[in-house]
Amino acid sequence: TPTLPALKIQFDKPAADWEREGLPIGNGAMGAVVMGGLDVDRLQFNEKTLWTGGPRSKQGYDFGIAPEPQTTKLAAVRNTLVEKGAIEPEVVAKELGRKTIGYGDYQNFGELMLKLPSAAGATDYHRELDLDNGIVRVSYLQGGVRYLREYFASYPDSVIVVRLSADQAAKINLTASLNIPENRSVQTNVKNGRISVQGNLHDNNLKYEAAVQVIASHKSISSDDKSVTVSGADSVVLLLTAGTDYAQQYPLYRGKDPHVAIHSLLDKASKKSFAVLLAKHKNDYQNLFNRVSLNLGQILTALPTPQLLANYRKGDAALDRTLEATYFQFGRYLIISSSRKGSLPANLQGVWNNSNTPPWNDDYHVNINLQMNYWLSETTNLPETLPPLFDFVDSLVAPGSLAAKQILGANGWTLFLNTNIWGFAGVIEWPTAFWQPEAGAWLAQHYYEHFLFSRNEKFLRERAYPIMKGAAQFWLDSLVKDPRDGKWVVSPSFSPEQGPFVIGAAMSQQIVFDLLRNVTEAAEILGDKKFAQETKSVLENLDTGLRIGKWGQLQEWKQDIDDPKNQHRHVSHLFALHPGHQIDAAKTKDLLQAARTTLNARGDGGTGWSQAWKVNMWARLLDGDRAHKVLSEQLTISTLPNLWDNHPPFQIDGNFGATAGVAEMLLQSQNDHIQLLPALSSKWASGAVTGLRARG
Ligand code: FUC
Repeated sequence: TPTLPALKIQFDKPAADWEREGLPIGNGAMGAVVMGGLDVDRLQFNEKTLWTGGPRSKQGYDFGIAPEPQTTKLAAVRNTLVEKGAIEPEVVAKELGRKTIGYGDYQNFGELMLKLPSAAGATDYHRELDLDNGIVRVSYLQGGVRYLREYFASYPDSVIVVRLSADQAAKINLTASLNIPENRSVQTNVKNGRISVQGNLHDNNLKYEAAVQVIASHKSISSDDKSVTVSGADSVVLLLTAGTDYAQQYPLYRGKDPHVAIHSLLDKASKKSFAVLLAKHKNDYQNLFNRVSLNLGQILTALPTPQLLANYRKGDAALDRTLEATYFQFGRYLIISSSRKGSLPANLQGVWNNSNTPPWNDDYHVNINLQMNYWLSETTNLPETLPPLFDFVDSLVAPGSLAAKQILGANGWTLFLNTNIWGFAGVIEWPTAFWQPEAGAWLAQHYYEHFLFSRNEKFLRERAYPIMKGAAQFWLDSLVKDPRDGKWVVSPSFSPEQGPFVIGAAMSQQIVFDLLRNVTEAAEILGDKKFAQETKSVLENLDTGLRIGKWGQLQEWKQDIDDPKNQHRHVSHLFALHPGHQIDAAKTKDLLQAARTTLNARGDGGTGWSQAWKVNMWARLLDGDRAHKVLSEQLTISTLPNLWDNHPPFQIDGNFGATAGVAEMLLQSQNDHIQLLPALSSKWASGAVTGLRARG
């Protein structure tokens, strides 16, 4: 592989706006956003487990599950559907929805504030996220001195590292402190250059602690009861870490006080030099990041990224390719930074959140969003980012089994629309989104995909199969016979977030089909003959959710009622095309054409994640130019100046989904054949890609 030009997201000024201009760093458990201010530098930070809500919430908490079985109400809804064919969402939500209490919100942990001497007269300011090294840098000139700040989040050392230095001796002066939001108690301690803050969230009493160690030559350090001041140092290193007493365990979700772990991490990291910390970080990061190289003909450019975005598709092909290659690799950077073993999975904003009441609670939506976050993990060669997803889903089986029992009277487990870090497995009351019981089956797909990519039979036996079998058991108990044709169907069923409740909407059927086919294959590999027989016999009579309607479309519902003008952002009835593979370009030409007709009618618009999904779908339809068109519209319409995806607001699934989409354009391996460059855009006339992964 020839050396490719460095990929950077860069600005010529400090960030004025966190969401649009901040530069993210992260090590999975923790994240921080670099603003790079001149007189005051604020490093807003997060740790994944700091959430309000849950079992000890002041509001109370019930996992979204009613204490009494809902099966009588469910039977009534099913009967009405048989009689009338459709019911308005508000009516079903009144019966089966539930008022949410104590759901909670992912919290802003706080900010590390660095007060610096006046930077009046500073010139040549530059702030960059260097994707090749996983590091953010800020530099500027002032009074003939070149100042440099470096920021990275180390996974091996579990700390966020900041260094301030200059090209002349004794130039670094600063006062460091930690700012903590007001919805919690705060106790601050300063000792030996270490500031610690600890307390409890008012809502649920969750214990938290953060600490920063300031390291400079001893003579230059002083402190008061809230801050540490350094004067005249050659360089200063700050090490930041944070945690809570959360434990990923139903039903209490509480573990150890984080105090001891935090201070021992800081003690250990403080003994290492900056050079050693950086070398370990680079080694860890590059081991993952460097596995995939994409050469679209990008060039080295000093242009600030917002300008690259503004100039996109205005005539400079080399700069356009530079933006696309950067955007692709940024998705990989973001998953490496927000999903590593030992912590929770990437949420709606990965790990980065500066609000205590973020959009959608910054939670885990499981009717597309969480799944989309992880499509890139397999194909772009980052399976090390998957353990948080699997550990999280495993931990949801206990509450998910209770939900299955109470809400549908079924064995096995499932989830519905959304979940939090407190095992929320039931339903909410929002009529047009509360009923998505396919979520468990959809998540189970990721386990089987992991086997298909890795061929790791131990993983299949020990991790994947129990999850898949539990999800399948839920459906074996929950499917009903459609009296109209005797087929097994999902009822009630609801195509995301529109239309009435019906029997057997296409997405429900396709997702259940995908699960039952996968679990049958897995059962056969593992020799669970009895279960394979059970699932096979249901599969034989399952409504597959694949119907071609009167205008040639792939039907969204069992009835041929699709409106060709419907441009809803959800396209879940094309699940069979992607991320499923029931519709196969090589074998099912008529269905392929129907999917194309549907996608054309739906249009190329939508929120960020919807556009990203469509990139994947056009890639599966082997139309590289159309996939590229949608990708380029996502870049122009749904991308913030720092390249974060904009729903709006910032929502990270669009980043991850688009990176997966580019991989899908370059390599596909569903349905037992490998296709090289299956959906290459004519804009990518020359180039190279290495390191993508195929199933098997
Ligand atoms: C689903 C989507 C919304 C949003 C939310 C977080 O409900 O329909 O567009 O992405 O998740």
